[in-house]
Amino acid sequence: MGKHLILGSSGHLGVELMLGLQERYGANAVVLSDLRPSPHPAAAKSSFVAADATDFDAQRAIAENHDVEVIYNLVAILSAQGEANPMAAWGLNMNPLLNTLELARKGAVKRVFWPSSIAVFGSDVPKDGTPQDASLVPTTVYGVSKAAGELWCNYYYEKYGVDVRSIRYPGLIGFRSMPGGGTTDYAVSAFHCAMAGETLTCYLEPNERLPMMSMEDAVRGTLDLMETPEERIRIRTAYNLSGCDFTPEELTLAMKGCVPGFEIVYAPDERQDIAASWPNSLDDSWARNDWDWTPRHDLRGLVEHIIDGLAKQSNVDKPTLNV
Ligand code: AKB
Repeated sequence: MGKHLILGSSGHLGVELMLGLQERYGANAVVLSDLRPSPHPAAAKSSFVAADATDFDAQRAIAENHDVEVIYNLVAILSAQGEANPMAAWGLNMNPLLNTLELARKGAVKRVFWPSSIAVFGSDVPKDGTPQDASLVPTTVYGVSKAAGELWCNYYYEKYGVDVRSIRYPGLIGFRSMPGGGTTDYAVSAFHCAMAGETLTCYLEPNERLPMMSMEDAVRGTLDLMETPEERIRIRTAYNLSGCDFTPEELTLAMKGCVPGFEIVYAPDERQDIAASWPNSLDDSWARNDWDWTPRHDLRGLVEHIIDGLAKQSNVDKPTLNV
């Protein structure tokens, strides 16, 4: 059995996926790559290769030298940061993906995972329960790159039979690493502020509803999708995936059940416009039918899980707030 390579392994999702893969397949079966290693203690258990994923030869060398069978390519600039430098976001969000798809086409690896996002949707789709096949007219360069990436994935599957799989992630909420540059990041910051006894200044409106998911659900869903027999995978662009959905006001209320003193104030900025163009919730029936997806955490379960995780986590590698 070949190894699982994570490109972008030191990022918000990369660290959580590393832990999930290590638990499921063992640390020796996981290879990590990023520009810099993650400070997370578990990162030292797997091989790490410092590399730039925009370099095709660098990706190929890791795949060949480490007996890689599956690549999880998580390299990305997220929605809010992407708007500050659209061309850089386009380059970083597309080139590493095309390198990975080319490697798979040439037979260097057997399977590819690439994350898409709710950002592929724009204001023209039904906001509640956005269907799998709703039109993709995104409003950010991040969303444009995710929509284009989905089409590239589908093209490589249809034209070359590359076994590439993808998920449209909602906002992902974990406690082991901090996100950066996203629009949904406020929800992660809320937990860190609450635990530090600080007030969160929220850049969204109190009633801005967005689809969200715990990292635990996201990682389990991703690994389950990757283990599903090929004949059951009917979507080769990206699957809608739903966890729960809430507004900043509802999150605050739920968090006050665990941290009664938690306070939030509102100072909406340009990220509010991005959030307003995204769905409130997604219809994920294709994922439920094709690979038995079921989320575990509703809003209350998510709040308890994150607060419990933060309370138990040592302060040694306390992540830096990024709002
Ligand atoms: C972002 O906010 O940009 C990301 C996403 C929804 O893909 N978390």
